[in-house]
Amino acid sequence: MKLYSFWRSLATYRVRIAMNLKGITPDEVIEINLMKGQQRDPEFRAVNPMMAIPALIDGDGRALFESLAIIEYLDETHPNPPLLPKDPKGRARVRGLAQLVAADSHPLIVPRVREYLADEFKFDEAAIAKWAQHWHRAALTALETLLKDKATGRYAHGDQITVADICLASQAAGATFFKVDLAPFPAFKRVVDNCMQNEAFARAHPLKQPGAPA
Ligand SMILES: N[C@@H](CCC(=O)N[C@@H](CS)C(=O)NCC(=O)O)C(=O)O
Repeated sequence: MKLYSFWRSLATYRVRIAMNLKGITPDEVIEINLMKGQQRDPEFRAVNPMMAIPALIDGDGRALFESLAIIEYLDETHPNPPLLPKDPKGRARVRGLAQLVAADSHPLIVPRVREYLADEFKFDEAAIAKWAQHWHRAALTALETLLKDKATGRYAHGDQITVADICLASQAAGATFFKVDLAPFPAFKRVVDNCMQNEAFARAHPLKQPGAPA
């Protein structure tokens, strides 16, 4: 298995957590340095035409792309521990929480969006930070309400880790990068703190990866 990765990538963090939970170690981790724009190099563009990481090659064939699709693939090929609940409503809630992070919030703050704001609209660093903080807080505000539901337990959905927790952990890491205070979001913070006690989450954290600042 080959994982295309970069220390700072929140989407790759999600896949690393799932791999750790399932005891999967990739044979090779290929760095795509987002700070040097390597996601746009022709070699990587041939791997993922969207020019984004993660991408995963498992055996023969084209790379898998999109963190949630990769995580569901890993969940289907390595069913233990399961990352989705068994009941349809539970699965929908968990997928909803996960997509709120991965599909609604995170895409607004990725490098290609920040770079476009800077290049085309002349946003300076402060304006970009304001943009990123705004979209972080919008997601955190929604998550805080959703996590006050009685379906939440030690983790986002009951007492078993699911793909929702994986996504919450990535949202929390992004909040730290963009200096968003988590104090106004205690239900969110409690679940993430519980996750971070699990070494599969802690070991996958962006700041624990090769190349990350000390
Ligand atoms: N929705 C995708 C997001 C992928 C994505 O945008 N990844 C970021 C890093 S976290 C990236 O590679 N960005 C490159 C860019 O924006 O130029 C997923 O969940 O996999």
